[in-house]
Amino acid sequence: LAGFDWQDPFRLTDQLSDEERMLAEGARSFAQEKLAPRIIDAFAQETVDPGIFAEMGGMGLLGITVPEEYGGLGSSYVSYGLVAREIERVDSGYRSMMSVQSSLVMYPIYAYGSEEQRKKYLPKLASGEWIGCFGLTEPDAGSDPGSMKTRAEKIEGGYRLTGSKMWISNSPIADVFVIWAKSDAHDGKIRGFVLEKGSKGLSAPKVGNKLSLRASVTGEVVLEGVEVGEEALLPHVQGLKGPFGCLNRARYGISWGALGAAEFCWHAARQYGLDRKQFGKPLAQTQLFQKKLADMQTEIALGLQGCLRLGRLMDEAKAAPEMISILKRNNCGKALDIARMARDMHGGNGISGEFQVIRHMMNLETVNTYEGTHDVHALILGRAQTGLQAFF
Ligand code: TGC
Ligand code: FAD
Repeated sequence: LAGFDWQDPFRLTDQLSDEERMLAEGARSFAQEKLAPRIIDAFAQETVDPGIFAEMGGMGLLGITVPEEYGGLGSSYVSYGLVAREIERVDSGYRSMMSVQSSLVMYPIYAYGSEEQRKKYLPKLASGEWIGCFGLTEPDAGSDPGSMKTRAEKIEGGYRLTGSKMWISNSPIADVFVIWAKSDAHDGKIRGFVLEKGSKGLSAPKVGNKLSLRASVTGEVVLEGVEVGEEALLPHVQGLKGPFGCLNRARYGISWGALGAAEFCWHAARQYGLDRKQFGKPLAQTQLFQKKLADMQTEIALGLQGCLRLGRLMDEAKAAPEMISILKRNNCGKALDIARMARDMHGGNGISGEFQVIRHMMNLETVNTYEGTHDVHALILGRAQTGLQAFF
């Protein structure tokens, strides 16, 4: 039998192509060298450096699956997931910045946009010169986005948008706003619009005092009769399947990303247990400590194999949304359990920002909630196996 690598129990690395391995290694170096040194301070101060988008763009990490002719890398969904894992190993907020830009802004413009929209927006979003946001959630429409109130009213030569969006990642610093609204010119169906910073009636105040995801800025989007031309409408999709098509991709990336954060916590707990002695021996030499490490290793290893399988199916266009729900739900839930456990295993030091596990724990509360809460994904899976919807 072959040897055992405790960090990579099922030899995930051997299952990757050379290109995937290279991209993951590049993303890891970038994340560790450029992002890790800033995160403790950024989280403590609740500050976001918008320059991170250009740095990510320079590394080719924005729009990884978008074709090269539009500034993307034209790479696989497996590559995208591997990058999400490396960025979130540092912080879920940084991964959020990357995945909103890639899956929720570039993807809809690429998949549902006109050729003019693709050419105008995608290269600058890929380089990080422009920052994007995605407005679906509203103050009274979170898990149930179909109940949104934001309206697009037909006017001569375009549309007038009125409403408000809540909890929108990147919105206070965004140049490009992908906004979902019910359009009276299309039988009240949900349509996507691409808005630009500086439009009259458009503002994006910051949501302050977040105790989670503090290194990623979150805001509202207020639309007070914002008038746009016909060219702002995403022409090739209508209905909820528009935003959900984007969410499928972002949720898939989160499945990998959450495990990156969990791996950080697992490795930190292991090292802490090796270094810290109580009762005359390392904590890592106690049975309870080792059981916890074994549980972490097992959940992460199984979760990563699931992600790789799903990524391969996405690359073969054989993935179903329910498969994504299984992994988004389970990996976020397990990552949150692992972060909480790692916090406990650090004792008093576990609550210090210096040791970082509590930051991951607090971030993962958001990750478990956004892009469909843990329970909403259970309901999606319950519906798929019973044929009965239990949402309402
Ligand atoms: P339902 O009747 O199930 O479906 C309505 C229409 O949508 C289609 N559809 C999908 N299409 C593609 N992919 C999917 N995953 C799809 N799910 C549904 C469906 O086929 C149907 O199409 P059509 O043509 O027949 O009209 O819709 P429902 O209103 O009953 O929805 C129920 C539910 C709970 C599944 C759904 O609303 C849901 O998933 N809620 C969660 C909301 C959510 O995820 N919000 C995310 C906001 S964005 C965000 O959080 C970004 S954070 C990112 C970051 O910072 O990293
Ligand atoms: P609710 O839907 O009110 O849910 C509250 C609780 O009720 C949850 O536990 C939920 O599971 C439960 N629940 C809901 N419905 C049911 C049901 N039928 N049966 C049983 N239980 C139910 N949105 C965007 O559009 N764009 C973004 O960029 C974005 N970024 C975000 C960033 C952050 C930091 C956060 C916190 C959120 C972000 N969101 C974004 C919003 C996010 O997607 C929503 O918070 C999420 O979908 C949940 O909606 P809600 O907060 O309204 O909770």
